[in-house]
Amino acid sequence: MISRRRFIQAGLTLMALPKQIVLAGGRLFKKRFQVPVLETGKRIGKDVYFDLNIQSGQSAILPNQLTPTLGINQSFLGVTLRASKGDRVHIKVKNSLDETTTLHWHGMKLPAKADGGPHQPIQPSGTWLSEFDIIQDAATLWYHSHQIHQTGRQVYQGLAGLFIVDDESVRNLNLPMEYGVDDIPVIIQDKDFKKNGAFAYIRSMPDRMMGKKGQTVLVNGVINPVLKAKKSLLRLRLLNGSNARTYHLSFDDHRAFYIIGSDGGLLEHSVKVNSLKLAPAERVEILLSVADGKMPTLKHNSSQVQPSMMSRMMNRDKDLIIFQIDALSVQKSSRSIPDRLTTHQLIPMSVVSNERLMTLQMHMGPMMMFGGDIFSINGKTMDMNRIDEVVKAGSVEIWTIENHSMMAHPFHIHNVQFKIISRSGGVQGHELGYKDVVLVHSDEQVKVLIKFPEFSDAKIPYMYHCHILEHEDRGMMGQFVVV
Ligand SMILES: [Cu+2]
Repeated sequence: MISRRRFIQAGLTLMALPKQIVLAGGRLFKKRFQVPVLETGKRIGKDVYFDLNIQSGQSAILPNQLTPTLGINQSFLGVTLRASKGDRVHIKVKNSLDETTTLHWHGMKLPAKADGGPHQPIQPSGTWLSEFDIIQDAATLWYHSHQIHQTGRQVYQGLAGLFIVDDESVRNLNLPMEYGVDDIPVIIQDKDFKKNGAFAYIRSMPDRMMGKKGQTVLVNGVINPVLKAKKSLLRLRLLNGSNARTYHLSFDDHRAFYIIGSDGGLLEHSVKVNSLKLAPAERVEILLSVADGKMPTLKHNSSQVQPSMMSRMMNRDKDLIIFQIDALSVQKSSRSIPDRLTTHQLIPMSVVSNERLMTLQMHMGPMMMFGGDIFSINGKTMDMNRIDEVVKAGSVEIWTIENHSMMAHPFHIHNVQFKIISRSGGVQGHELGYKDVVLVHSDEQVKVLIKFPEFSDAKIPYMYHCHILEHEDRGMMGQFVVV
């Protein structure tokens, strides 16, 4: 048994070798960085109309092989949607697949019926119209399938894209803002492939228990691409669009960079760091100087991962290369790295009207062998016919999320941007900003302060759930209505 495992590990190391050979300052990879197509819709005043088509196709991800993929307005992944605070968006979504799906606007404050969660399924050949006013500040949001029990597989195959929200104040900050030139979307996903080139989704017990982690990293659908930088100051909008992997990101030369935004938009101040942690579904905006004209590589450093008992038991993490930047011929940027970015509205604790406790659990035992209900929140597995919580529109609440399991879970709440008010080890980096996902470690307790928007609907619920998609699909999800 041991020798077989050693053999498999040796095989993996050998396969990974070519990527690990770093010629100092040299170009590591050949593939060109792809910037997702930008879709700004058809604008009539403040009304913006988007036409989306959820489709299947074949994509050239591997050399000499085609991979069956899903995408939105293209064969793999979604086009980047972009609109501004104050706009009213009208998004017509056609489902050209032969299976039911949904599109959820992740991080958006919006009426429940427009949310695109499990209660807004789009049947094959059907269409769904989602209309809402954008009431929140500039942010890097995203959208993805939220089909009940199928989210993990559908997102893995490609049903995910970015949704960028702009506003007046972010335009006045002199940040890099030219899409694809110095304002670069970076969707990070890890995949496995079968011999025939198809994606290899869940294949083992660890995939089911820990969530599906792949051994190959794709950026905007391309394996380890090289971004030819045009400007000396880059703004990277990083999205962890992976099903389950949390990344510990840093550059190979340990260069410093500045965090300017979190899930919900700009931080109050830029934060200088040389690494950051990004859990599934989290976004972060960073500013990075490449004025030195070098070729830094963004990496995932597995030794930084807080190893949970589960990961020690079930599958080991490994170092991964994300992508490389070729800054050999950059032009000097006229953009700057502001210290002060915005001001967040202070919410006094005196207005908190309710507190709730969310306990995350994984029930180990004989059930897990037979595909039983092993993932739960407050002892309950997701039931679309059960409303778990009722929240008052416009109210302020504190939710305490407790992780009683042996691994970390990224906890996501629809329709809100919250602030983390306490966690073990303190709140740092992008967690200082507005969040819609928070990684809760094993045995940790995290408190978040939530101001719910004014939208109300007594019938249609929003979701809260673990954003490890295999956990969500197997029931680590609950429903709340806002009234
Ligand atoms: Cu989870």
